[in-house]
Amino acid sequence: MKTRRWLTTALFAALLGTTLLGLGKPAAAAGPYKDEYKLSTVLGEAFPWGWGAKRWAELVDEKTQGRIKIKVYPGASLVSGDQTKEFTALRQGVIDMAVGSTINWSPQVKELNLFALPFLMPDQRALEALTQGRVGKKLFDTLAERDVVPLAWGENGFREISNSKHPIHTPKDLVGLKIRVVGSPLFLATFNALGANPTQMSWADALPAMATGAVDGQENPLAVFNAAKLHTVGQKYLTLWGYVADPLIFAVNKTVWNSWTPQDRQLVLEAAQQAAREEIARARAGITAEDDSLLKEIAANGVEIVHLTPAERDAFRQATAGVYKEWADKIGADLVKQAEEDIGKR
Ligand code: X2X
Repeated sequence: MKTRRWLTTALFAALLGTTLLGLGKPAAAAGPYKDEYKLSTVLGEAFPWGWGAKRWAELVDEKTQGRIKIKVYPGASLVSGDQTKEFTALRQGVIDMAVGSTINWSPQVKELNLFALPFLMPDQRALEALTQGRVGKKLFDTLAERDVVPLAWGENGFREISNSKHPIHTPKDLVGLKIRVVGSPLFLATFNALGANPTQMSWADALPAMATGAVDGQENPLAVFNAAKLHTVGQKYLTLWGYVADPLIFAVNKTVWNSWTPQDRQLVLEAAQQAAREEIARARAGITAEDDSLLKEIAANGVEIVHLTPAERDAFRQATAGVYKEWADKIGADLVKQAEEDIGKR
């Protein structure tokens, strides 16, 4: 009896000792930390996207009191500018963190093509119904299964079409135009269906291609059009058709994430959420009915802006309906159905 009590006491003391020394921590102990973490983006600080990445880095530095230092690499430079390789590099740990576009990650994560289904999302609220609802959660779960920890949704924006030749009002106006698109197959399908001549290239190659007239047009959000000064590379005609929107994802490589203490993970998460909120506000600035200052700025640069009537917009939707149907199956019929339902209820 006495012996047993002694044993219990000794065991308890031993356990207490290891706990106090920190030896009793679970196997997944944090660390070691890197001196600096590499964060990838496509666009730099002059754009809401790159600004958001920098803001995230700043907030993390502040909140963790310098325990986590992040350096932002714009231009997808960690993957030599090949933006469609970013996700793989993040997954493999070549990149530690990213603020990445769903378009650029969609070649590896087919579900992310959802946002590029032509004319799925009629407005900003539709986009939010997806990112902030069960669909967004499901997509985050999908990423988590691929060794990437997604933390917050940001926004590149609704993508509008521009070109150097003539105003676009109908699908016929697109016929034969050479349009630069991102290297994601769904974009080729959409522009082929519209009778255009799409050509895939990275953002880095797109600017010289526009400047030399190697391509006639491109599609990007208005904040990108303006900050990249696309009017200086011949983009004189801009049609607002909002055919797809491009959310951004603030994410961390899983091994990196697991190397941080739970407290630091929480701080990185909060920093991502705050930076994403601020980034979205910038991406939307000046393109609303209440404040169209960005549109005015673009027009003042000599760009002719075409606002489509609902019937005109619908003609583009009809022309791409076959692509929508084909890709809905590739993305996952259930996911697309949920997205349509949630947009309907918004
Ligand atoms: O390449 C583009 O068009 C850009 C900058 O919008 C993306 O990275 C998706």
